[in-house]
Amino acid sequence: GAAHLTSPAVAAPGRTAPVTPPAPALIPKPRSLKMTGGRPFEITADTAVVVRHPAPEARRTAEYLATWLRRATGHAVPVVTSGATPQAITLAVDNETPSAEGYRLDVTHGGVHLRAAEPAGLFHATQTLRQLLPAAAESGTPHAGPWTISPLHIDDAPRFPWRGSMLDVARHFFTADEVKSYIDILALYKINRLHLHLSDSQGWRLEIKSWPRLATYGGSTEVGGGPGGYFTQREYADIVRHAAERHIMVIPEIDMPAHVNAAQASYAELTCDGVAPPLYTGEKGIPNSLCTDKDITYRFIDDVLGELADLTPGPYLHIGGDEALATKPEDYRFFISRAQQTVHRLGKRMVGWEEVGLADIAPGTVVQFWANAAKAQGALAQGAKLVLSPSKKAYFDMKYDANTPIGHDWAGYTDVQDGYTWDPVTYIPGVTESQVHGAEAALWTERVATFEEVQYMTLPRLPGVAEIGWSPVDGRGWEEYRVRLATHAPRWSGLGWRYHRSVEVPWG
Ligand code: TNX
Repeated sequence: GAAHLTSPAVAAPGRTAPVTPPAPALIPKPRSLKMTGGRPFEITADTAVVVRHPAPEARRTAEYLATWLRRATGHAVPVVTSGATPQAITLAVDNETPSAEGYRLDVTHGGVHLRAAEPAGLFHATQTLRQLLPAAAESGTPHAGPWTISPLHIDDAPRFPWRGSMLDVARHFFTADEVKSYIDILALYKINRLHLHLSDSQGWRLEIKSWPRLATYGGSTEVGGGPGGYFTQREYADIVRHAAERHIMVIPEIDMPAHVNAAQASYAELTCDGVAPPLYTGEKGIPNSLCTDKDITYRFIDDVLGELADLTPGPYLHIGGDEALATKPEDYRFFISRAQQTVHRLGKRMVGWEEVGLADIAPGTVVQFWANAAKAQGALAQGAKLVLSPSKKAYFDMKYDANTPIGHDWAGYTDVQDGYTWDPVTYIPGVTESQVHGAEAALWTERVATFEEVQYMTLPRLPGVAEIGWSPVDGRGWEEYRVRLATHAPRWSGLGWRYHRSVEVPWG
């Protein structure tokens, strides 16, 4: 394994060795980190961010970093493109770290260097730098220094290309500002996919211009009968932009052919009998299905997925496909083939829950495992790539333990250790590393009603999924992870995030 973490230097007997500070508690753990010793780097009133190759994306990352540093330190932190600035933090694009998201980070007394082959790597380097600075920096108001970082060298790259987090905005609606705040936490842990579950029986959450009642009526409530809501296309585009600035791709999901009550309540022609059901605000799944032998069903998915594709720069559209209990197997297979044709005609790749493995799917389809290994294996046999969201490990709607006041327990309790100790390649028998795109946490929200509850169910579990998706297996483990994790709590508090104080973590 490539993991390499030097521990604090121990003085040899009879000699006085310089004290090397302990390795910082980074999450996800970098592939290689070496404390290089010597006097620390300090951010001062003279510190500038230097961006040598002002490609727009590198420039944007430099501005993002400078803005963050200004808020934390109160210093001016200008962004400059040249000049031998002392005490500088320099961002450079080079080809020596030839992985899409990899980066190198060097801290010396005289300066900090962030290097990557691609802009995404540079961005990830800034998030590592952020974790090297005190948690007080997170609060968004200037603190007194000293802002020092011990000299070190980090060489880092992710294990998997897909490190995701799903937020169900359908069962309970969360506003665009709340989603943006969610994105900010994802960025801190190098999560690079935000999967938005945009429709379900209890609500339709995206404005569709060709079928306007989906949002205005289908989005007008939620579980428990609250007011619900939806994203206008402008708001959705704003979420996509906010995510892209943090090198996070939005994976939008419109769930079909089941989980469609909100759509059918809005348009009676989407049912087989032509009768619109009432809006549904219960929490249990209810049996329903788009009518697979009506032409209008396919006009509907062409229109909806067409608008969604236009709004989504990323290459993926998620069509759900889960729990189609009210669709006959042959109708399900026919429907998924038609949906896949639409996705491909729009120039996108299809993502679906594991059930789509029962249909004919194209090689390269991304299939999201949640419970049934046989269905996932059926997808793999057709050349699919897997994203693992095991409900026993990565479902953030599961309670931590018997005392958790909200959430489900149908997949068991998932405390922090459970959520950290699994591997995306070995979880399902017969899977090889190259068949796995990565891991994704899923927060279903039937029983998660407020954004504070979203925070509480997400932290402290999210960093575990992030590390599973990013870090090599060698060189990390639960006993040392929980010690690192504990040090992140002040950072979450600084950001104003609530979290669960699991007894498994030595919070201090
Ligand atoms: C199963 S997982 C579902 C969701 C529920 C979730 C609750 C999956 C693809 N479907 O509709 O929200 O359980 O834990």
